[in-house]
Amino acid sequence: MSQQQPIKLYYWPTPNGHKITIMLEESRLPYEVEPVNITRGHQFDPEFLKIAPNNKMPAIIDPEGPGGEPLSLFESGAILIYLAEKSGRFIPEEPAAYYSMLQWLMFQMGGLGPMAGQAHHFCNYAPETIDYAITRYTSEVYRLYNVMDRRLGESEYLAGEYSIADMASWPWVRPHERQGQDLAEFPNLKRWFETIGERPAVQRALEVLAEARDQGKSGTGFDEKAREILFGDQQYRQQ
Ligand SMILES: N[C@@H](CCC(=O)N[C@@H](CS)C(=O)NCC(=O)O)C(=O)O
Repeated sequence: MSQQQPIKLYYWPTPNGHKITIMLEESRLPYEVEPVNITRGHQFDPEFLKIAPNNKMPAIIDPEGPGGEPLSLFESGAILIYLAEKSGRFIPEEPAAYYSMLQWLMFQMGGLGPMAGQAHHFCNYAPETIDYAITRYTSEVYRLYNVMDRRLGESEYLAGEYSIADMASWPWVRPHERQGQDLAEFPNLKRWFETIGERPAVQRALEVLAEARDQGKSGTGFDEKAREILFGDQQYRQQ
């Protein structure tokens, strides 16, 4: 039998990127990483835009997609569903459980991710302190953490068993301090966060390009050029 060809993962070590390395490590699907340095504008490379027209990572190319044909995908939620269906893991089979998982995945994609992203921005990156925006987004993240905390008081994981819904949310709870949150206020969420953080696959996933992430933390990777590329006006966004 022929060896499975690796999935190509277009990646940078951010919460949305971590979702996919966690799933690839958990499912043991073979993969290779193609770094997309978003602090240097690589998300605007024409070749990358062909597979990720929204100029954001993560994205994948599976050389052995449906029908044995190559498949490219962007949007982390779609990628997680694809990988779960391909591997047959971390996605419930029974319909009610499947839709429960899907609703928590959508909760992350449409709520937690975007709101926590804005909280990161206004708490950490905005060139001026805008109290209204900081309060608006940290309050919304606080509310969303409470929603998860209540759910995790009745269920071990967001959708019953450990699934891609947890893999989508966990990387966004990881930088909770940068979102102005204290996990001690959310005991069920804290239990869930610590349990998942101990999984060997999650720890391996966080090591992928970790040096790039750590540079960002120490400030050396997030300089004026990165600020201009990610948060500047349109000059870098012309395609
Ligand atoms: N909804 C997208 C969001 C992806 C996203 O926001 N990626 C960011 C890094 S976390 C990015 O690539 N930003 C580059 C840019 O905005 O130019 C997903 O879930 O895949």
